[in-house]
Amino acid sequence: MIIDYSLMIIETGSGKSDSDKEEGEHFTSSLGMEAALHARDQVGVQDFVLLEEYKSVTAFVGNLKKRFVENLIYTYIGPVLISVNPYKALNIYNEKMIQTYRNVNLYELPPHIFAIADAAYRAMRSEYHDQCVLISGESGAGKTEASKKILHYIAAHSSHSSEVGRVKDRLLQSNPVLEAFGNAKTIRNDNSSRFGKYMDIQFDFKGAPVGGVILNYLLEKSRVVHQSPRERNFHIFYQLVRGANDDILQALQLDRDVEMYNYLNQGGSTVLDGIDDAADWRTVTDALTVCSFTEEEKQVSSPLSRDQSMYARDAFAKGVYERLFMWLVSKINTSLASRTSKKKMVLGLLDIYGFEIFELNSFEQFCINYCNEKLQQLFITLTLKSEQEEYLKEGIEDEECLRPGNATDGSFLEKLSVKLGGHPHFLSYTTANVQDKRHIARDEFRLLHYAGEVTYNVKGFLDKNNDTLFRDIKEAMSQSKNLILQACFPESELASKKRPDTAGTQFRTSLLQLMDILLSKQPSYIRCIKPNDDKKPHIFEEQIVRHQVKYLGLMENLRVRRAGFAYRREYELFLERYKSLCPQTWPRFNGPAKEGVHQLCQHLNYGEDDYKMGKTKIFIRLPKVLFATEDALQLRKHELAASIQARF
Ligand code: AOV
Ligand code: MG
Repeated sequence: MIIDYSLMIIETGSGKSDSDKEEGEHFTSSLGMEAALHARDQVGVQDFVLLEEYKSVTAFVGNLKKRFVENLIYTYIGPVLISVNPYKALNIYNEKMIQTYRNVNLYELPPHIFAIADAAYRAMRSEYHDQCVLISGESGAGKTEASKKILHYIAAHSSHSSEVGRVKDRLLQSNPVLEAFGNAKTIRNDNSSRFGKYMDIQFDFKGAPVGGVILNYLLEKSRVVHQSPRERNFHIFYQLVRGANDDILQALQLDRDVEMYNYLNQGGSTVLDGIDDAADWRTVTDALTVCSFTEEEKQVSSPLSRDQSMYARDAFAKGVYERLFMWLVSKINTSLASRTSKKKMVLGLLDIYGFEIFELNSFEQFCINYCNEKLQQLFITLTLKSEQEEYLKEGIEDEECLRPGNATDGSFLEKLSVKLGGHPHFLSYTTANVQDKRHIARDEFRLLHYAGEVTYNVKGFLDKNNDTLFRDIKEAMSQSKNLILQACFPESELASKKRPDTAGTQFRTSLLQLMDILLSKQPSYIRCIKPNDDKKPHIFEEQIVRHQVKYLGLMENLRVRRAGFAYRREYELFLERYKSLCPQTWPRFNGPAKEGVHQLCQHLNYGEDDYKMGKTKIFIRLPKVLFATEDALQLRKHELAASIQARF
């Protein structure tokens, strides 16, 4: 470890030498942003507002890298948390850390996801304002892990009521259940979320969790019948076949050999490093018990029968699985439902499927990427208001593409080309010039998304969009003896003559509703970054990170933040830290902290333009002023330490 924290150890009195410390522990041995200032050459700055070359992407990425190699995966841009996926377990989420971050202001400790969770939680309680934490980043960047850390932090709140205990257990246990049914291995992520999830955690006026509501967004159901090379079906199938006891398998007429099933073996990689499907099966069934599922309700059907014609069979399997998933969510919601009718405060967590580009991109990627585009738009609208115009001008009006076409995939593409032909971010064979025609097939179109260019193949688009399950299959299901299937296919649906909305339209409507939900809350942001494409620890690919920093709009975010004052701090905290630098304030200042800070600044010869005095805080415009003060402090500490030593 190269960081010299000896001075900090005097200050915190921890008495532990660096070599005694576990990985990640040096993280909290400091006093926060200021404490790491003097070590900035080794560990970079903890808040990008302190970056001297704040307009340079290279400097930005360099700072992330410096920190990444020291296992410091979190960095702020003001209140926004940047998180770089370490792809290895760090010892920074333990009980001690939870206690460390409890009730401490955001900047007083090194950046951490717990600090964001704590700030949102406290803002909710003190201002009675509903909160939401928006987690974004591409596939594999760490969104789901981040959302679990936040839930974990919130659930760790002590409370003696058994009702709160019940709710906390259920909130936590809903995760393994939904992940088993809604996550799968893709080439981008071994535990990729194949559905979008928004979860409200409800609190009573004392701040104890009393309930929850989960909204789910478009499950990638095509995975049930088809998986690309090196991918898998949803985890639950492998867990069932490998983990369930013989009786269950017999009852379902299933064999224990995963490789036998075409629905499960297409990807050619049914075994995953570090994942024990059989053990996960037990975790999931235990979790189902906590979420009060009955014995009969536990996984219930298997879409593995082979006696229908291929197409009908596939449509059937997808339809059953999707409805089963929705049923599962509604069951979990029932189990999470709050038992009190009193007014509640809410903290929402949004964890969607990240932006993704595959070899072959279809309707599912189109919807997923659209969803990410929407969230990025929201981030811009909310955080970069002054830059909004420029972004909107650059933005893509994807919504156009979601209008259902009719007849065939081909005529849909034609329509698309006519409508969007002139758009600089759209390309298809008919709209391409001679040069580009060589790079795009007749059944493809290309969109320039905020995060990159994606070529979509229209084959199957309309089918997936229309998403019709044959009426007679629905009828048969609604007559099923299996109560869950009956519930999944209500007879009332058959009675209705109204043509259901297309999948695309439904998705768009639900996303617009989600945006309304988010806009009504006070947002916090976690921006996740993936350091490499190989899911490997210790590898920081600058080009890959650079690309994400750019498209996530982090440079603009920083610029807006820096346009004003780089650093702001309460008078009390500022004075406490730097009081030894001025005879009038050392060893203590007798008077209001604001006056003390004023004298301190005079003594340090701060220029009139360098800082402003607010009601409760000092604002410093440029980091270099702060750095100079910090360097002076380190010098002063050495002097003090030396004079103490001389005395003994
Ligand atoms: P995602 O949610 O952003 O992708 P995950 O949260 O599933 O990504 O993270 C992918 C993998 O990275 C995890 O399974 C962990 O192995 C590792 N990982 C992520 N965050 C951490 C962390 N803080 N500490 C240690 N390992 C981590 V997707 O759902 O595919 O968009 O659709
Ligand atoms: Mg995820």
